[in-house]
Amino acid sequence: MKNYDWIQHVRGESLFVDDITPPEGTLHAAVFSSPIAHGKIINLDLEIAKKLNDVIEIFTAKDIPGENQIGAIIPDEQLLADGILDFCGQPIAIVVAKDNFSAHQAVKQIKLEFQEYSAVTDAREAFQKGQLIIPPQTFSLGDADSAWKDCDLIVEGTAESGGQEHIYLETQGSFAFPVEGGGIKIISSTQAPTTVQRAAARILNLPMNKVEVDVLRLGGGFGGKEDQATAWACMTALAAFKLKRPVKIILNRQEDIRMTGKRHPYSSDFKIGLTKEGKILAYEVTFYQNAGAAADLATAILDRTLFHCTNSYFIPNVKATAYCCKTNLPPNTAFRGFGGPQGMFVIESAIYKAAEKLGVDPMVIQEKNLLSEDDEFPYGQKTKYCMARPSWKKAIGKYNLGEMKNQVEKFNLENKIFKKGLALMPICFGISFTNTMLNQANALVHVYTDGSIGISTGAIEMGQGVNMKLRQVAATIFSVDISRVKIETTNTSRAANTSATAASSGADLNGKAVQIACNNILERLIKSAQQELKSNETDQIEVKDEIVYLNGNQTELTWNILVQKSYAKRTSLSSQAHYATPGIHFDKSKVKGEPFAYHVYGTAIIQVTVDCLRGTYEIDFVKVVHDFGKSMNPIIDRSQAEGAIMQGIGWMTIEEVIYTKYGKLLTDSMSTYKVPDVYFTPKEIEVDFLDNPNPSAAIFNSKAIGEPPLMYGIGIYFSLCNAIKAFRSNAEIKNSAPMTNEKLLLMLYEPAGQNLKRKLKNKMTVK
Ligand code: MTE
Ligand code: LUZ
Ligand code: MOS
Repeated sequence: MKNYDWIQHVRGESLFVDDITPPEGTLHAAVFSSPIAHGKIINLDLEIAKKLNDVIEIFTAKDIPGENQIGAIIPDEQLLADGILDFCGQPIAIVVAKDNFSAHQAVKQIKLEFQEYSAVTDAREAFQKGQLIIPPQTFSLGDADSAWKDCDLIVEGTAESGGQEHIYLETQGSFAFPVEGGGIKIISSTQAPTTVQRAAARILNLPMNKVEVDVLRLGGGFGGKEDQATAWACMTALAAFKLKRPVKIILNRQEDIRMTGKRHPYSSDFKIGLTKEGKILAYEVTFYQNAGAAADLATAILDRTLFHCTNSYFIPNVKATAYCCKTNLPPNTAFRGFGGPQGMFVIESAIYKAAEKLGVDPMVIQEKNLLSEDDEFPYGQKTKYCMARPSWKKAIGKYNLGEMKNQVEKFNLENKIFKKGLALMPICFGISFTNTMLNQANALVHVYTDGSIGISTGAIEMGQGVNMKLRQVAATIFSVDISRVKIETTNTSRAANTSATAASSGADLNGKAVQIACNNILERLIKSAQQELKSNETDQIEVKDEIVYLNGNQTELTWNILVQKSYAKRTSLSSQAHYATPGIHFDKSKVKGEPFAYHVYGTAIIQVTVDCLRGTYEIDFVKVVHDFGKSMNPIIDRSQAEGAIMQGIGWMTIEEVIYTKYGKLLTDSMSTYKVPDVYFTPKEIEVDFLDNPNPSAAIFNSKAIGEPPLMYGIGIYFSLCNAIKAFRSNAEIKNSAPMTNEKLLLMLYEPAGQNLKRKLKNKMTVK
């Protein structure tokens, strides 16, 4: 069950937007964008740029035939700015030229006169100024206000988590060309073809049926193309529509990093109350989300922060409030975990602080408060087949936590400069779009007369292996060899009104739709076999390994013959099916419901070694017990877990998005924005499959895997904190991710930072 895409990838045969052989006469676009974070356009001078060789046309807001609007949830984002500039990198004009180089040369010749306003880049500052995108949201359970008096210990604090750049290998891009009848076809690197279709139709003032969007695969999305592939697609659509010629845009890496949003940074306040035994009685948390200059998906992301604010713990009294703060940064967007990690970092920070005060290891508090069966989440849903405790138990047993702790203790006693730290990270992630409406999908399945199968769904292959899983679904239902099954491109003409491939539910939603469609066809084939074999109704007919069996006995009907005979009898060999996740609901006015089809659980143990002289560190291991349900493709699922863990670790450690106070991005290249590389990778990543035979709404009971393991990465932050404390027991631990080497070094020596030299000298003379 190897993922076929991988074979093509290593051969360099997989095609991405930039690999499509452009038709002759294809034009190339480049974007002129705002050099300031906040201000007003006074004058835009395109004259010099327009006169350059090979420049065909320059488009601005006034050239848009429809509405200059691409906001998918809230209409607050222009495709091209025409008045107020709200962030550095905000698109203002599109230059179209005969080649990419000329387009970029022309961009440099555009003269913008502007009036600059002061910029707000900080969420709390935006909050103080009343710059909220939506009214505050609150989730509550029990009565936090009256629970404080029962607590033996109350700890308050703040927690900060930073942004994260997606660094998908394939940068944003799109290719559009006019089609007959005034329509447009767009090839886009998007996770959400319908979102692109809707936005382009709005921009061009066309009905949606005149905009066709087609996607082959993405070189990664990670949420960065759930909403933010739209702008570039609309730009090429606009230019192609106006010029009646094919137009292509591919952002270079620096443009991509500069102009697109990232994971939302959060600044949060928490208050946690416990008994002296470590039982959490109350938790109050306020999230300030840095949305950037437009809503994008921020409101939905903020929802998920609230849904996951208690991670995998049962807390009887909770009050969680969230503010969506508008700042002058590029609109931030979806990123694997979708606000969940941000919420979970805060509860983990609170537990860490409480543990410090109680004088216990954080894992004591973590374990004591893990979810059990039938526990209620702050949003009203109750746990079912809860794997929080089983995964914890298995992890500490299988990996022998006791021995690990002994080893760490021993190492730390024997070493002065190097210190090890160990932490556990349990996770709980809800599967389903929190907006119930989006939990639907459709599939179109064709069986061709030669027995081969073609499948179209709304699922986007972005490296996560969803196409392989869909092939497995069809091959399993028809009981045919997987090589017979082909997944077609994702196309709005074959799969309409689709949700983004997101929320880790691509395989579940589209897989279930494929399952229904295949079963429809199979039912007809069985009926046709019945006639062919002249069997009566009580006879058992099944297709197994491409052969038809009658009452358990092999017949002369093979898959191929059956398909041909059925066709000859004028049986439909195609089916379109729709799937909507049953049972889920959420009442927004009461802020209660059962929004998730199921939850995914697991526990990670992370160990690090810190060089307390340099502030650098290595990751000894990440050992996980994860609830896969019953994995339908262990190779893919394991690789998803490993990738997500690395991405989570990167977010918590070395990946640092830095803007100046004027809203200019300093980390706009791979040399200034560091992502984990092979040297940074843990020496060991072990992922154990928790045997979980319980039924779930997952396709073939194979639970969603895309996002949940990212949150194991949060554990590294606290492993590092523990190592810091092993070096200096009174070190002041700050909950401020990412824990870069600089930050770690300061934490090792602050507040005696100025005495750093002397201290280091002392340490070094100890031996
Ligand atoms: N894996 C790869 N290789 N590339 C990606 O872009 N995106 C992640 C995850 N795994 C991603 C990935 C994100 S953010 C999501 S939501 C899921 O895949 C989406 O796919 P699925 O719903 O099929 O799991
Ligand atoms: N996208 C979305 C998501 O629109 N709703 C969600 O709940 C979600 N969750 C995770 C990732 N993307
Ligand atoms: Mo993933 S953040 O749902 O694209």
